[in-house]
Amino acid sequence: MTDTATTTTSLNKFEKFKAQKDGLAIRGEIEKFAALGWEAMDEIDRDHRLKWVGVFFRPVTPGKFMMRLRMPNGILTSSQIRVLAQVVQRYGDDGCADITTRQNIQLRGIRIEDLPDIFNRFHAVGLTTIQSGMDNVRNITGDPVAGLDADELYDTRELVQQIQDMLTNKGEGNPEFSNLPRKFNIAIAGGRDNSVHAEINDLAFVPAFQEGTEQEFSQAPIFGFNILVGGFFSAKRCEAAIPLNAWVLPEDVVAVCRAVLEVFRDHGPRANRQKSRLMWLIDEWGLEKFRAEVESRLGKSLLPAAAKDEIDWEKRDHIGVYKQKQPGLNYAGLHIPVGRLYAEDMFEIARLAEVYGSSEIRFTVEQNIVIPNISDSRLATFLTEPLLERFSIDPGLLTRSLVSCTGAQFCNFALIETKNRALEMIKALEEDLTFTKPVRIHWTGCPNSCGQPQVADIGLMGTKTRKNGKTLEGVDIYMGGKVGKDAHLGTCIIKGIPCEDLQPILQELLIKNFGAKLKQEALVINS
Ligand code: SRM
Ligand code: SF4
Repeated sequence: MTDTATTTTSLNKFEKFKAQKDGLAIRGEIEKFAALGWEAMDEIDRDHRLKWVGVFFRPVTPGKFMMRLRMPNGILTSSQIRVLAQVVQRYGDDGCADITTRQNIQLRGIRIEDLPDIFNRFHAVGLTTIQSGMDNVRNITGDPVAGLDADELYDTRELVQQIQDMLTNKGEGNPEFSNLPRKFNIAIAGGRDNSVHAEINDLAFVPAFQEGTEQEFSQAPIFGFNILVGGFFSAKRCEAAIPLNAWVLPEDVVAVCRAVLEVFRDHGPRANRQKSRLMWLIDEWGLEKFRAEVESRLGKSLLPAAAKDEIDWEKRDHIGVYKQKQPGLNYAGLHIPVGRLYAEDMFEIARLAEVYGSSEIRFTVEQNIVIPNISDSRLATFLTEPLLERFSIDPGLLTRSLVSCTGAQFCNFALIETKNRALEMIKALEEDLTFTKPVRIHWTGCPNSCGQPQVADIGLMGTKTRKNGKTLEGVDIYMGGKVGKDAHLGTCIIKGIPCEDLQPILQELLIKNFGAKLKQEALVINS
């Protein structure tokens, strides 16, 4: 199967259980599990294989599962979000939803006995959870304002959907790509601001015009994408994606995804799960051999990368109201604090999208929402809606850029509580300081880096630390992450700060590095 892991003895335990029974096999066993109950289930089925249908056992809340959707390009209809709301509503206080850092939604509180009904409801409105966890391709991200933004270079929506359809056999499950060596992330940027964090994906496509030298491109520049490969974060190693030195036409993107995934599936290292992401294969082979193998699977040569890509803007956060390219229409970006939604919120969002927009809701990798297609004539009334008091279009400059992973409330990897702590900390800092520009603070509960601290202005990674002979929740602080044009990763600058001592340190960093001022000081200067 693979170059590096051909013998059963060298396979890790995940490879062994995948070889015994493919994760997708449990599609046919959901009714049985529902009747059996979670406590009687085979542990590997419960803790691992269920993730192939997006159902995650939560050791922190046994019996209350998480469900991860797939949401190509981060787009839902109002009927779909209403179904999601109905699902979590039945779980009372246990039920909620989180918008994820991959433009996606996860539901909480799910009981195994309800899965058959939930899957039926999802099927009826075209929702799928298939292949959203474990060794599969994660939700594919695209530009959150695709088709709305007058400055966009390419509307990513259809391509993202086509890639998902290819990978998942239109949501039914595709055994061709359900046993990768590890997780795999794909992103397509369609605008100039890299709103998908292309640089932290295993495979990313960024807009680039090919011009000049090649004979076939001797006339007008032709639109396509430069390809980046190998970006990833893990507890042991984080890498920004590197150029493959290849350029593709939009119509070849799906085939390139297939070729790259086939190479990764058949040759990616499977012995050590800490060393199984795509970049480890590229390291082992070198970029030239990797590229040649992709071309061989593709059945044709790839053109060299265009001289430059078109990512030349700072990254936008889409919070606020913006004119669309369609005259008379606007999109509104609402800030959802740390991405947490309850059933009533979701019903209300569905209503707003129907009454004021076109029944569409979009999600961003900053865990916020966008409601598109609000007409000029309806805008003023939309802005008076009570929901906008909580989900603001103009939040404080720290609040608006806050991102947080799940943390200890639901995640057993977590070393610290994140979401509530993040909200409290931002509130306290905004009470004491004034800001002239947003500062992007990302919290992540452990080194897995789901909250992407390495892309933040200030990244906070959960850790355990010692103080006065006691073990406490703490953070390692990252700085220097740059997004948009010339994106690059931040690095750790301070280790092991107890969370209880963090506020004054953040205050100082904000004053020294981001022009924040103490409110007292600002009052004196202004008086
Ligand atoms: Fe993640 C594992 C949550 C985005 C790197 N991630 C997990 C698990 C499934 C662990 C678990 O079983 O508890 C977390 C589920 C907790 C829960 O109950 O919510 C989890 N990851 C998340 C989400 C929900 C964070 C969020 O609050 O938004 C994001 C879901 C995205 C989605 O819709 O699919 C999420 N995870 C990411 C990202 C960010 C990204 O994709 O831009 C990363 C870093 C980028 C990357 O993968 O290269 C990320 N998650 C990881 C890793 C480290 C992977 C590795 O190669 O070692 C793990 C651990 C693992 O896979 O073994 C992990
Ligand atoms: Fe869980 Fe760690 Fe990911 Fe946060 S970063 S969701 S704590 S695995």
